[in-house]
Amino acid sequence: MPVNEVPSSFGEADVLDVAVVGAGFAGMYMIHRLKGTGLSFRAFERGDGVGGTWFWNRYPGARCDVPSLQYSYSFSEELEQEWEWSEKYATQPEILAYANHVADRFDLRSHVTFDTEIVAVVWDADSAFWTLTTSAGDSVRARFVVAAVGALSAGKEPDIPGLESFAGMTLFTNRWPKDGVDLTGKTIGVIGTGSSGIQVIPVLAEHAREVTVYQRTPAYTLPAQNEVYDAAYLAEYKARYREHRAKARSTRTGLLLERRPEPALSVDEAERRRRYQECWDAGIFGCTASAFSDIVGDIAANETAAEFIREQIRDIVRDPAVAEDLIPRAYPFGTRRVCLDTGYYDAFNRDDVRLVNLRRDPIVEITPQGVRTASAERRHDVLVFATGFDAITGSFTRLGIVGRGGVRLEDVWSEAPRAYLGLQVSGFPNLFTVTGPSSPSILSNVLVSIEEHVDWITELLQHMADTGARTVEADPEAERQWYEEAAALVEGTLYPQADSYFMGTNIPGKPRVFLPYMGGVNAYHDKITQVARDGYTGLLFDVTASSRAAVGAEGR
Ligand code: N01
Repeated sequence: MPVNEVPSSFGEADVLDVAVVGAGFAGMYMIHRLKGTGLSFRAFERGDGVGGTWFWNRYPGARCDVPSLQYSYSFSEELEQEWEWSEKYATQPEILAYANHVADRFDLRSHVTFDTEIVAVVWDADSAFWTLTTSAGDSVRARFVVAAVGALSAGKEPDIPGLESFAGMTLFTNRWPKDGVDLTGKTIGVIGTGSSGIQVIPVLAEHAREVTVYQRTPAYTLPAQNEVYDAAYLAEYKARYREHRAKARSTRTGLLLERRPEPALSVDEAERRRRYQECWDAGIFGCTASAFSDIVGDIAANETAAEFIREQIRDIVRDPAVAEDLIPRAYPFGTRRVCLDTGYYDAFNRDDVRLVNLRRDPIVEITPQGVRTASAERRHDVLVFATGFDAITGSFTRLGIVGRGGVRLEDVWSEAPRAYLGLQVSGFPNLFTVTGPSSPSILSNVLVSIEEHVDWITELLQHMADTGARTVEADPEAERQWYEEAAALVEGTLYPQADSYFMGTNIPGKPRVFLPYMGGVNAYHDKITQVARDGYTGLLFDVTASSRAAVGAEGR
């Protein structure tokens, strides 16, 4: 039976078969796949346009750090041939233009209700429907919910006393004003030095009168070595696009990047330096961490990479005291998200850029005039917060999801963020968490992971239609085993040595657990493919008598 002839309860007029939450890259592709199923569906998006993270993070300097040719959908050969990326690392406006192009080309927009934030998603066991409620108080019922909300979309609010008292302009990189903001001649304080801070600081420095960077934890960042794509390279790449896509899927990261098999200390220092220099010059995300087999597994190996980067910082930054403050030492290289930048360390050679090391001189409060640290109050016209996200789980829990027996997802995950294959949570039937915890998610080229999840969900819906299943949810035992399998992979690596959003430690009260699956995109693909092939092992289906009869009537 094709999925569009699903049992009658799927097709009730006043309810949806599938509600998709979010119209970022995951939600858009989910819509595209659902269009082919005949199921009734609708997506709900809190913004007034598509693009998700690229809709919100419009700060100056925002761009991807996965090569544009790879950071794009692979589902349509026509799309990948016709779209022209202009740079190795596309800017946010170019990526958003791409998202809009995809929405138009595949007629996705008409399936989205924009400006609509979902604030409650509640399961009703009797009817086996979810009720989704919007911030405006409207509600819709749906058999299935696909939470395509992004792994990095719930912003972390800065918990700094006095924030509300600031009399100047307050900006957040993760929700930058849509029409931009003219910061020419302003005195700006920037709080946060992860990927967002590192991208925005050099661009702000070009326009502002003065930029003060408040740094609590220095990041390891390498130059992006961005460049304009030349036509011959693009043509050659596109001629072999399928091959490149297949190869990327066969790696650990979903990127065209292989981890070298030998340990760092198995080669001499000259060879190590040669490889690290190659990565520094190439500007490829993940290159240094893949230069040897044990960079995130062995502290001595790790130190060789870390020390190489520290040397580069000392080389670039003219003031030795500033260089020392910019050098990361407190955690191993690669255990927090490594950044790619354009002119970050150079920015600190400007007279109008200052660094405040918050480890030595912590913020006491924000005042109406600026920021007071232990040593001084500095006045600012503008404060820019690049303070990050409640990663991987926050975008799901803020939907107010209440499953079987009135249990809140937020409460379940406050103990342990379990999700079978990163996709389904026991006690939350018919709910799918795209790029959820214990999936490769933000450790991978997320476009690859998004397509993987959406394809898998679509096939599962087809399977349910074929078998007359009304509900599906994770078997608690399978969920527990997957969680432990994912946790075991991290044991013995260096990741737990760092406080990071990977470990949930940037959000007070979050359990200290490594959130993504680190076994690799390739191993993960094999696993979820096998699960499907074996009839969805680890998932529990509820096949109602009526749907059994409907399926039986068709001779199955
Ligand atoms: O966030 P982050 P992000 N006082 O969590 C600091 C993706 N991304 O938005 O670590 C002072 O990395 C915090 O300090 P600490 C990418 O996956 C990609 O920059 O808590 N400081 C840290 O320095 C990335 O990893 C691109 O000590 C405070 C910073 O804020 C992810 O998004 C571009 C503070 C937060 O860094 C998140 O990056 C941008 C406080 N109270 C983002 N609270 C690309 O290039 C927090 N901090 C594709």
